[in-house]
Amino acid sequence: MNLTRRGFIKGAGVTAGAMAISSAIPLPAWAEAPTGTILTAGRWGAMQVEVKDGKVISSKGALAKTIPNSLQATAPDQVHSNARVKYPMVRKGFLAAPGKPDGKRGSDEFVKISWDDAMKLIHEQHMRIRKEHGAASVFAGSYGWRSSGVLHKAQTLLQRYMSLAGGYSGHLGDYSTGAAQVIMPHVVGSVEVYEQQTTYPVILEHTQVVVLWGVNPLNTLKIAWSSTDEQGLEFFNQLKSSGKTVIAIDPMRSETIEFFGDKAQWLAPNMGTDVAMMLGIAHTLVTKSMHDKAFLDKYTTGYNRFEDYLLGKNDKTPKTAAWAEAICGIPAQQIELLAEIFSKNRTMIMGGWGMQRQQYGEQKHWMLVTLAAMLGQIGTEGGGFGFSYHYSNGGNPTRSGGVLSAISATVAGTSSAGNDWASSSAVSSFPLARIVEALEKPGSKYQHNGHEMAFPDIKMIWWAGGANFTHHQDTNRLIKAWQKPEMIVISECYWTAAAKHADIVLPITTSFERNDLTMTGDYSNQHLVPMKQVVPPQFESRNDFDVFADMSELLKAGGRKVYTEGKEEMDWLREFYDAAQKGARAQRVAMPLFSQFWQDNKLIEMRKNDKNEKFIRFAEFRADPVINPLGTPSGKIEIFSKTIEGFKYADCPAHPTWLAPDEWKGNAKEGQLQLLTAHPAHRLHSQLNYAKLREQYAVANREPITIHPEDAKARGIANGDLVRAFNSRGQILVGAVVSDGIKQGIVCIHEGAWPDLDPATGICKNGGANVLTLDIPSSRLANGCSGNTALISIEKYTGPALTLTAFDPPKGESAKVG
Ligand SMILES: Nc1nc2c(c(=O)[nH]1)N[C@H]1C(S)=C(S)[C@@H](COP(=O)(O)OP(=O)(O)OC[C@H]3O[C@@H](n4cnc5c(=O)[nH]c(N)nc54)[C@H](O)[C@@H]3O)O[C@H]1N2
Ligand SMILES: Nc1nc2c(c(=O)[nH]1)N[C@H]1C(S)=C(S)[C@@H](COP(=O)(O)OP(=O)(O)OC[C@H]3O[C@@H](n4cnc5c(=O)[nH]c(N)nc54)[C@H](O)[C@@H]3O)O[C@H]1N2
Ligand SMILES: [Mo]
Repeated sequence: MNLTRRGFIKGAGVTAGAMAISSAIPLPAWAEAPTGTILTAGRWGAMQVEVKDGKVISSKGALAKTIPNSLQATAPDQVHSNARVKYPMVRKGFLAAPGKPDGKRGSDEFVKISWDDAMKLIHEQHMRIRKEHGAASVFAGSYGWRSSGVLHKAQTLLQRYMSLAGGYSGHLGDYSTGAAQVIMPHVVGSVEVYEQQTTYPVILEHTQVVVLWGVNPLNTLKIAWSSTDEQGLEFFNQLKSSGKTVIAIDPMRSETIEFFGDKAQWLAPNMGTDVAMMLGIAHTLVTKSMHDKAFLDKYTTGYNRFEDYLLGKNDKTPKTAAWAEAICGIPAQQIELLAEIFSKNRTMIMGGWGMQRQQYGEQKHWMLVTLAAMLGQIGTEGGGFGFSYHYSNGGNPTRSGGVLSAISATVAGTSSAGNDWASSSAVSSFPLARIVEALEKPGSKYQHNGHEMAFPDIKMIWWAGGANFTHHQDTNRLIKAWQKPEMIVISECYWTAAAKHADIVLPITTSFERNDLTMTGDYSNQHLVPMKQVVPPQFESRNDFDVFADMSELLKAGGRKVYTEGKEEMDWLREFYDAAQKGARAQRVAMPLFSQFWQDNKLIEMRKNDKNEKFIRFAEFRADPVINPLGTPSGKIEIFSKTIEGFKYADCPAHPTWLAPDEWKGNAKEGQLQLLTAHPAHRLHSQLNYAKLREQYAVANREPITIHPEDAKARGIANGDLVRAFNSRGQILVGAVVSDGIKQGIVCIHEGAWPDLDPATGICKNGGANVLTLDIPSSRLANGCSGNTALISIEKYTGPALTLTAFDPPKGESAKVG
């Protein structure tokens, strides 16, 4: 996570005071069951939610749009799913002997306990572990896409509590852009992946060729980290009818490529071979003298070292188009044609992130920037490259007006000596995707971005707002490592696989059961939206905020007040709103008083900013690289990095390099296929897997696998068949979609299906892709995840019928309120 994904607030000083821990279940917010239509929001946008007699009956998007968003209709399922965690639950073997638990995580039964008992149990064991093993033994990195909102931020609220408790082990980086966000600062001095792009209006006006290099915006723009402003999809719709040349480079005919139809050219390279393909284009540019030498001289450093490699001066292998063809599978003539098209037109290369979620993922984005530099269009109107056109509407111009702040992971003002028990934050952090290795080899040393670091010895884990059993690679290895800590607590709304593998499970409200605020657009800040509670908390669920506030009271009398700074839900929201209002006033944008805004239950649209509409990324650098240098050591684009050379990493050389991954087409054994784990259209990762929407994509009641007709035929698999996909790491059941929309030799299983392992056979009955993926770092530079690196085999499934249990609550939780 980086700063643009987080809010930060500096609040007033704190006074500790006595406050009783609230033991009662929170009362419904209404005396009578609510009925009506209420405006609220989720990651998938502002929504009107219809409620009748206390039940959510429908929901739909609140902003006008031309492309529908399937996720916006899911509120009834989200609130009323049978997969909801209804009560605090404890694993039987853990409850029997909390200090020395028996039974096994993941197969033991759960028993219901009261909130007070659950919190007391956690508190006692937490204090014991902390005392015996220190703050670093408590992992609260807790990565994940918890619901939208500036107050009810699960991970932040957990860390706020852990800070008061004396610190914790946190994480570095994320699963999204793990590789790119570490290499990009070496190359262009900024993370790039979470930054405002040259705007959509500028692209529509000036760009002649749009290259969609491994991007699927029709799918990924359905959501945003805050809440989608929905302008990105409108842009792609306009792009489609603009008559501009659109070239999509993707091993799969994605939703976006389907959407463009004959208005786009689809090129399908082998997975993970993009660096080779780009080198082939680069080589063509040089041999035909189409590269921009003046740009390279003025704005980059180290190009000559790279060119030696490109031309094969040292390794005797010129990276020609023909050389590239043998690796990426795109005909040399097409590669040469691309070089010509790119260099003769105003070209914007939009790069996605799936290709960097691989072993050596760093090289992809580095090479893409290098290619763009050779074309010499970086910083021009509509030319260059961009890594966030497909994410959070990165090309929507920033508006003028109010911007919300958010609750922070540390209590404000607690660094003063009088309150030092409340002042610490993360005491150690490790790259997030290395968590299993940390559990397997506590204390062991590893390299990260030029530093030698050591893993903490984790004894306790508290996860809030993430689904790590779905998001992490090599599930079976994870399950084994997960047995090691002494206590695992999870705060969840649903019985995910992670919840089923915890010791204590706390039922948390969905965003429809509490009040919050959000902005739309991570970059645009286009609207400020009230996230008004629509129904009372379901069953015994509570807000993360209240849970951690109560846990803080157990830390020390008066701790609740320290945690909350004496403010309850609506006090915080009013404060965040008032600060936004003040900021808006400074920009001469009027916002109503909070009370009026809340009562109106309407979103506020911020004012367009003419200057921002024309924003061009790197324009200032291009205008004067001496006055406006980049944040790299040389101030220029680094095509060869002396810093990285100094690290001496064979897995991340000092200039963009083609490196063959451990598992890919080039070393596949007979019958093996490469696995693509693209992001799902009708989910946000694992979120909504239980929803009715699943009926639209499930095949034979399983997660679909897309297979090329030739690959299916060779294995006697027909459309709709049950398929077993497997490798040495595990096996899963999926439903066959036979389609020419994928490159032969590759199959796609979308990430995010909830692991559902059959105890007898070990087969994941719900097609969890990560059961098959490789848990290795992208490289020692970034330690990103490699979720898109794996070889698998497939066959028609002929074993015994296996009933899907992914969405069933565990035994011991009755559906009745009791
Ligand atoms: N193979 C492979 N693996 C991947 C990827 C890939 O492309 N391929 N993609 C990776 C990427 S980019 C990412 S970002 C990760 C995503 O991984 P996650 O972000 O962990 O996935 P989500 O399914 O969004 O999990 C969010 C969880 O938070 C819970 N939740 C929602 N609201 C609240 C709340 O208010 N409080 C609490 N306590 N919980 C709440 C939800 O029920 C859900 O279980 O997956 C990664 N894994
Ligand atoms: N609906 C929906 N939207 C989402 C998400 C979601 O789960 N659902 N997740 C959100 C999150 S957290 C993130 S990080 C972003 C993810 O955004 P991305 O990482 O960009 O999304 P992916 O689907 O992993 O990959 C994008 C495209 O790259 C292609 N691709 C994969 N490997 C390669 C390769 O080696 N070469 C080439 N050329 N192409 C390749 C895939 O086929 C896919 O079409 O999306 C966000 N938006
Ligand atoms: Mo992500």
